[in-house]
Amino acid sequence: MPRSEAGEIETVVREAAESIQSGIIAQACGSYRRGKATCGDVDVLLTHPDGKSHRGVFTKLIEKLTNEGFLTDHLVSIEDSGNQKKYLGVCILKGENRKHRRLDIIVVPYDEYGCALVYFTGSAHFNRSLRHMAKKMNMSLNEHALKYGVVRKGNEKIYEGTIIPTPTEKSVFEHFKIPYRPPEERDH
Ligand code: DCP
Ligand code: MG
Repeated sequence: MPRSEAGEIETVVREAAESIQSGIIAQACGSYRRGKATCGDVDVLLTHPDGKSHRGVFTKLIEKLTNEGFLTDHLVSIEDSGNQKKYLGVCILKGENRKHRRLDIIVVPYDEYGCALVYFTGSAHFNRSLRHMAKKMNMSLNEHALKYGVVRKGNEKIYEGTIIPTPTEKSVFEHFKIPYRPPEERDH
């Protein structure tokens, strides 16, 4: 879809989320945040800066967007091993000649926001490069956290390591001792 349409979808999700919980942050990540002219789907990441008000938003948001006729098909709703909730579905904007589009909605606690933002902004290739770098520095990186002091034996983790607080996306780059790279430059 054209990026303008991805932007409209982000706005629908953001306004619905804001009406459920004021102060919520809702941001389209993935190819949209990387500035692409076209996007395969829309990946909207949600969190709340107070650290707790993100809870309870997920179910209400899906319900509201379904009642509005925006979400037309639900594919998967997952609560992963941590505290993140992920919805994969199909949506359609109001108006003539609109097409159904794939939409992912991910709700994360604020202390995981920095790492979640990096992960869901991608690209997948860029994420692989960061994980490779983490491994070389005895660290680990995923959508939840950056950890140091990881002990590996071959591909197996003997010790999980300790979480390094990463309040912002920039702090993730700082811990790797690499210059911040804006989303538009993360295709590799
Ligand atoms: N991601 C990843 N590894 C995967 C799949 C996804 O690290 N195997 C991360 C990076 C992606 C982000 O999640 O940028 C969103 O996934 P998408 O599949 O939606 O990929 P993009 O948004 O980058 O591209 P598209 O325009 O195809 O949606
Ligand atoms: Mg995407």
